[in-house]
Amino acid sequence: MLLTGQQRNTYRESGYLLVTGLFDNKTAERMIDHYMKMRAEGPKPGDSGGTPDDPDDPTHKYPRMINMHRWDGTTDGWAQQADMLAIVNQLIDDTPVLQQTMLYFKPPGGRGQGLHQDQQYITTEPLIGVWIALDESDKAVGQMTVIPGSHKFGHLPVQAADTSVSFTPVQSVIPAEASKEGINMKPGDALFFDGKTLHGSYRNTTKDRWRRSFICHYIGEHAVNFEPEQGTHVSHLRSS
Ligand SMILES: O=C(O)CCC(=O)C(=O)O
Repeated sequence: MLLTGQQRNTYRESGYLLVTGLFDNKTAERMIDHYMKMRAEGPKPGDSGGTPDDPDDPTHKYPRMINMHRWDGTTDGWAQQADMLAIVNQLIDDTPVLQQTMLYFKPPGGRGQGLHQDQQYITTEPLIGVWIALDESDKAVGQMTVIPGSHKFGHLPVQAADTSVSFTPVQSVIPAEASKEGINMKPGDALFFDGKTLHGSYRNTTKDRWRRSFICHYIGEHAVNFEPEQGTHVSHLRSS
């Protein structure tokens, strides 16, 4: 899939790009079926149900899965889908190397995730995330929320997140002037975002709608690791 110059420019300037219909509806449905069955099998390596201080958060019953591609060939196939790799290639100007896969279930009532930069976790440049909606994703279900242009802020300090709304304990210190944008997405739509783009989400406020998403992270074949500045990596907060 060839991106237009305008799409590449949007990614460069805003730090993210929405590509609608990257996967068709049937594939999004197959993903839901596949991962719901996998979740029902029981715990998987690296599961995270979030901080324990909100015991009623249904995320504890549907923890997010990580790195399924390491032990599930079907996940690896979806993460190495030709159009997805082609788009990543054009956005990072390098051959993509799959770094991480995740599945967020976000059941009705589930907490969101405090806004953060992915390079607070994965210290490689370049880094790109791809967030694929499996359900309709809007404000009510706690859609992906980004701060346009925040990839130009550099690496921001980390701070403790408000775990009454975030299932993870760490978030970024958000500059006062930053304004957030919620991204409406349909099943199969994909959001590509830079490793420095501030993003996260709020609680799923519905009683009956899920917000499942398949998430992949890629680095480039020529990517380099960097040493995070003091105070800008999640491990710095945990040890302080
Ligand atoms: O889905 C969310 O709430 C946040 C996802 C996220 O942080 C990511 O895709 O890197």
